[in-house]
Amino acid sequence: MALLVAVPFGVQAQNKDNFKGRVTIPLKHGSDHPGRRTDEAMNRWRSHGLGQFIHWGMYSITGGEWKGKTYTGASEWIRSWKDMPNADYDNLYKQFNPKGFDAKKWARMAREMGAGYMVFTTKHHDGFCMWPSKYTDYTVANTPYTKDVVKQVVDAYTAEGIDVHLYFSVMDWDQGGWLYQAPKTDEERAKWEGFKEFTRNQIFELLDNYPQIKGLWFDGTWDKSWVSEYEFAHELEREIRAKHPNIIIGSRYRPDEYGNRQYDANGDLLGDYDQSWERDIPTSIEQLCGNDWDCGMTIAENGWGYTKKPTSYVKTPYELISMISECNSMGGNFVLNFGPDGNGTMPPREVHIAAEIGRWMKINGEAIRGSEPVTDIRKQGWGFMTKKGDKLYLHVYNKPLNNVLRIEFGRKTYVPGAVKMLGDGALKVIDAGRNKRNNRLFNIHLPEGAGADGPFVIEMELVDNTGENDAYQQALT
Ligand code: JFZ
Repeated sequence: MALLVAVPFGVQAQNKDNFKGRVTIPLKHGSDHPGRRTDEAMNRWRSHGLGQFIHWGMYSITGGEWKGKTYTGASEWIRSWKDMPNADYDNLYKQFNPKGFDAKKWARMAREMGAGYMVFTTKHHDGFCMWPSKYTDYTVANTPYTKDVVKQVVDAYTAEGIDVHLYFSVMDWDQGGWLYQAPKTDEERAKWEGFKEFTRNQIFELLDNYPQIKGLWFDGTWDKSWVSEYEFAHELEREIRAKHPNIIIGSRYRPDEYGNRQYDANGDLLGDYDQSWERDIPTSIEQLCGNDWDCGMTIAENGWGYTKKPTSYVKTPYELISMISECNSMGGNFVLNFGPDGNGTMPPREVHIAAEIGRWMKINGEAIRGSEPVTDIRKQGWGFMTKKGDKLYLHVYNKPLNNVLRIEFGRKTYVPGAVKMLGDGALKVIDAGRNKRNNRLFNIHLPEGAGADGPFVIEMELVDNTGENDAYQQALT
C-alpha cells in the first residue's frame, strides 16, 4: 500500500514531461523579470566577483563613541542610541571638514585590492546628504568642507575603471515627513506625500548629477510605510529604468502588493539581484534559485561606519579571502565594507586588509573575476571551485596533511588536462582510479610548503570525458 502511494508522486516529481507547471498568482507589482538578466551591464556586474562598500557620513565623526562612552551597536546607528541626544548628532555636520579625504587614494586602494565595483553611501538613515542636494539643507554643502563628496568618489573610482553604485536609504530620520507606519490622518498623509516626492526628487538628482553610475543600492525600505507603497515604488522604478536603462537595482528596493520583500508571492526575485545575503553566505547554490546575488560583509561582526575601537571580533584577511572564494563558488559578488574616519582616513587595519586581499587577488584574481559557479562537479572538502570556460579553479583552504589533493569527477564528465598552481608552476597529477560509482579520481601532488603564504588556487584544464566506457561492470548487491 505504501508503495502504491509513494510511486505516483515520486514519478511526477522526477519526470519533466509530466510536470504541469508551477502554480502562480497574477501579480501587478511582482517581479519584472523572473530569472537572471543577461544584458551586458548585468553580465559585467556579475563578473566583478569582488566589490568594495564604503560607509561614510556624520557617524564617521563619532566612530561609535560619545562623551567617553562606547556604543556597542553598529556605529552608523549611533543617533538612535539613548546616550547620544539627537541634537548632538544633528549638529555634527558643523564639524565636518575631512582634511584627509582623497577619493583618488581610496580608488587606488580599491583597485589594488581587486574590486571591480564599489557602493558608496550617498545618504544613510540619518538623512545627511554627501552631495549638495537641492531638496534639503542637511548636506555637505553646509559643512565647513562644502565640496561634493559623491562627485569626487564617482569621478575617482570611474577613472580607476571601478564601477560605482550609489547606496541610498529611503528611511530618513531628518525628514519630518518620514513615517514608520502608513499614514493615518490627513496631516500625516500630506506629510508622507511630500516625503515621497522628496525621495523621488533626490533619486533623480543623483541620476542627473552622476550619470556614470551603474546601480542604486537601496536600503531602509523595511518599514510598513514604504512596504505599503508598492505601487509608487514600482512606478518610480519604471521611471528610474526609463531614464537609466541599464541600471542595476537589488531586491531590497520594493515589495509586491502582498507586502512580500526580496521575493514576491510567487517566489520570483524582486529586482535584479538578491540583496538579502547581508553578512551571510548561502550554504548551497540551490538556495539562490538561479538568481544573481551579492554579499555585503563587515570587517567586524556588525557595524558599517567607522569604529574607533571595534567592540567585536575583527575578521582576518584569510577569513575574508575565503569568503570571496565561497561567494564566487556560488556565483555571488562579495562586497567588503570599509569605514573611513571623520577625517576621511581609512583605518590602518582596513588598509592592511585591503592590501592583503590585493596580494591574493593579484595572483588568484583570475579565478574570481569573470568566474562562474561549478554545478556539475560535487563540492569537495578542500575548498571551493569556480570555472571559466574549460578552466576549473580549485580554491584550496583545507590542505590535506599528506599534500595530496584529491578531486573526484562524476562518471563520464571530465578528466584533468594541464594542472598548475596560479602564480606558480605545473603540478603532478596521477590517475587514482575509480570508485564504486565509476567516478574518476585524481591525485594532485602539492609542492612542499604549498599554502605557507595563504590560500592558493589550482587551475585545471577540463578535458571532456563524456564518451568514456566504464571500466568495469558494477557488482550487483
Ligand atoms: C542596513 C543598515 O541599517 C546598516 O546600517 C548598513 O547600512 C547595512 C548595509 O544596511 O542594515 C541592514 C539592512 C537589511 C538587513 C540587515 C541589515 N537584512 O535584510 O538582513
